[in-house]
Amino acid sequence: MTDQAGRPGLTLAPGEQFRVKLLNRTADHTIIHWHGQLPPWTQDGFPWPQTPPLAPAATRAYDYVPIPGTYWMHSHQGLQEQSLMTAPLIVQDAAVLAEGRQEVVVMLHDFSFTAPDALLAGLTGQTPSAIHAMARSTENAAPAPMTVGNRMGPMQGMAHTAAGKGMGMSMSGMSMSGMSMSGMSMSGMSMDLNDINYDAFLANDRTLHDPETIQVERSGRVRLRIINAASSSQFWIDLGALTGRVVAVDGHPVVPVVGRRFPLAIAQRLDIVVDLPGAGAFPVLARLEGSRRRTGVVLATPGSRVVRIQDTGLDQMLPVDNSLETRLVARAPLAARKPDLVHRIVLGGGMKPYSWSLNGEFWPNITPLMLRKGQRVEIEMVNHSMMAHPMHLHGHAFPVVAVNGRPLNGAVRDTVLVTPMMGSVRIAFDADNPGRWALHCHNLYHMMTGMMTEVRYDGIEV
Ligand SMILES: [Cu+2]
Repeated sequence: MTDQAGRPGLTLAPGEQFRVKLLNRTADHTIIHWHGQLPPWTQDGFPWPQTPPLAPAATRAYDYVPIPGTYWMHSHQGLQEQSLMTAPLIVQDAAVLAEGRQEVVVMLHDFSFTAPDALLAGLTGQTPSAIHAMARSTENAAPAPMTVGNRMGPMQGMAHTAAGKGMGMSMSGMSMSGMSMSGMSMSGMSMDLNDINYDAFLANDRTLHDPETIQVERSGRVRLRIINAASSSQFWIDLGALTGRVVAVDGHPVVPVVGRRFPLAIAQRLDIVVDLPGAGAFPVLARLEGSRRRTGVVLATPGSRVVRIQDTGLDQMLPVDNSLETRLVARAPLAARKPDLVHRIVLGGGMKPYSWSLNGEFWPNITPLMLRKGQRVEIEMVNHSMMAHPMHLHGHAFPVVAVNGRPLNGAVRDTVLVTPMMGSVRIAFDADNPGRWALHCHNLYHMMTGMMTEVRYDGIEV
């Protein structure tokens, strides 16, 4: 997907309206979500009954005021995101343009030659055709209105692990064909990383065997806009010899943080400004957590020699964590106010059986989290599972107000990582965008096996 200037995705000028006509040229139903943007809920690109997926050859019009920053778009239908149905969505800001920096968008992906439904089938032990049928039925299903009742999730017939019951489960020695898990010892327990053993990791659709080389000026001033569009992989951004300043996360400005290595959870974005130290070739790498594997692009000044970089490094990376999160301070924080409402969510599930839940419930059999327009709402998420979950709330930007119980004047985000083994994150927002909104783990396979719920405003028709 490219725009009229040949750039991938969409780039909007400062003040430009998001006025898009979406045409489905695929052979399947699809719907595109404008990740992190704050449109009215009927334009969010989620397959609610009121906003069903587009049939082949169908079109849908979108018209809303976008918020500036680094965003992205992706299919919210079935497993299409794993088939790379994703693109950058960059909304320019006059003040950022006035800095005169060269903009470099880097979009990361995980890639497998195995079909996505076969990957999910490998995780759950179901057949690809059963997965296919499940994907169709759950994506178009609406949660039941305010009933707790049936807790059977999308994986009908599977014995579900209730929230927290996966604790202490040993993962060692367990592997399925095409699947892998990296165990990591932390206080005698092992956490899970990398559900899927991918064939490749991509930066702007290329591997390090033939990376994108981006021409930059000698001593150039660059703004990197890095998007983790991978379905199930988290990375450390490694600037190598360069020092960068993180100036925005998930599109929202932060007080700059200086460094060379920054964690990037699934679906999150990092804006990093870099001042090049003269001439040369400067790799910008994304290194897979719990692994030696990596991908990336190269910034190169004219005439510099670009050396081939191996796609496997020497040292294994640690799990992505909240070490950056706890250092971030929002440029435009939410005014302090006591919450009118606090929702608490337990993140649960495990690898065997492979299924993931919120408050012990599995999408679409969930109890919506209700709220009212005008309320200050806080959501406290506690992770009882052995795996980290990048949690995404649609339709609202939220400051992170606490990590592991420690209060913060944290970054404003749309996706936040909740670390495993009783890690917790608290977010806050003003209920100012009435509708039905998804709240889910952005690991595609976690979402597809149940890890999604609804945030619903009072009075919205369902
Ligand atoms: Cu998850």
